[in-house]
Amino acid sequence: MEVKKSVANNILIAIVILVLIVGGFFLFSNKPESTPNGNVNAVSTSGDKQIIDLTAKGGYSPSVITAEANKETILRVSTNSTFDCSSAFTIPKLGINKMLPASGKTEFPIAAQAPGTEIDGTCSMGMYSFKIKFS
Ligand SMILES: [Cu+2]
Repeated sequence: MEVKKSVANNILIAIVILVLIVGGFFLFSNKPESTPNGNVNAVSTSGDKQIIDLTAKGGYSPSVITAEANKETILRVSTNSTFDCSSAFTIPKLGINKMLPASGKTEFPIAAQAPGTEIDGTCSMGMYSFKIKFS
């Protein structure tokens, strides 16, 4: 009798452990949705302005950005040991033509744009490009 009770106890403990493992599996497998695919939103808001973060190094990233229309914008371009021609930064439509520092952040104010406006930027040779869509 004594032995049987012990076996029953062990089975009970085993069942409890199993339930905990299975429960834990479901708990952890129910993760939140993964980050949005590829098109990471580079736009954040600061006060009544929006800030677009662009990285210039071997091209521009992200290459397509969707921003809010009718809102003052700051385009913040980050370089980090950028020794390629993406540091020769131009936005012809806005008359921007600037040699960026090899490392640092350069801010370009952009006036509020009408919905549907697209602004293209390129390196001075037109090899690398990016686009900002205002909607
Ligand atoms: Cu270039």
